[in-house]
Amino acid sequence: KSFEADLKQALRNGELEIFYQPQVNTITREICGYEALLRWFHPKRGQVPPSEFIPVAENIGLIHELGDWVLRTACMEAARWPRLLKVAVNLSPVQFRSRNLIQSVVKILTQSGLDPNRLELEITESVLLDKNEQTLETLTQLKAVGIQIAMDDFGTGYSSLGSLRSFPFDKIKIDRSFIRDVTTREDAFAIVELVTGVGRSLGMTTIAEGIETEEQFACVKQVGCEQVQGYLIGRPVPASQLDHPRQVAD
Ligand code: G
Ligand code: G
Ligand code: NA
Ligand code: MN
Repeated sequence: KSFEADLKQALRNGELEIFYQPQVNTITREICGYEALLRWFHPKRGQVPPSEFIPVAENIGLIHELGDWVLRTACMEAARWPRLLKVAVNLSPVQFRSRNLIQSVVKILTQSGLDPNRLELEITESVLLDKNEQTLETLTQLKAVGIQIAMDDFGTGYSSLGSLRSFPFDKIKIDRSFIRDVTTREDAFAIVELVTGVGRSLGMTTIAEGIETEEQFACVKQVGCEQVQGYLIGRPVPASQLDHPRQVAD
């Protein structure tokens, strides 16, 4: 069977699962929330990474169904967590541009009973590419519902500092590529320091993605980055393995 055909069956066959990766405060090491990361386990193909199947889902129009499933599952699971932590869900640019976005998000929030302020939607810089009124309108409507907006992979694509001023982001996710080099390269360090400073000045939360070592942790903490996410803190795990500690160990 073709990749596309397998993907179309994946939902029905129960091959999709959401893994959750913790995001913690750099100072207190308290868990602030979890990012929902979609996983596809195919009986023959094995684990297929989202970087391979998300673009295909976008191309064949399956992303709406898939995206709604992720959102619904993440909201329903988060509504059952013992603590009122946030859940961050990735939105494809195709979903973001859908006319039904607000309607489906509101419906899912209502059905799940999750407080809207516990939901954070991660969008990528590519949604800002078509600089139309509609982008700002959509973000404003999501904010009006009480949802938080995070700018994912900041610094990699077409992000400009100007976009931080034009759009109502609550959070900036500093891309992993800068964190990888933050302890060894002046340029990466300078960018992390700059983005953290701008974020703070604009009242946005900054989070460093892809923290793998204590040195990287110390480095982003030192420049004032508020939160971290990465293998050092915790790998993405299935909902059943979330044990909801208040803090992660030093
Ligand atoms: O965890 P990782 O390899 O899984 O994620 C790879 C990429 O796939 C990341 O850019 C991540 O944002 C994206 N991704 C993970 N889950 C989802 C999802 O549910 N929807 C969308 N649109 N992207 C996702
Ligand atoms: O684009 P997005 O930020 O959503 O991508 C998240 C991706 O990064 C997921 O594939 C996730 O598994 C991966 N990831 C999370 N933490 C780390 C880390 O510490 N190191 C690396 N290399 N990848 C990470
Ligand atoms: Na993300
Ligand atoms: Mn990212």
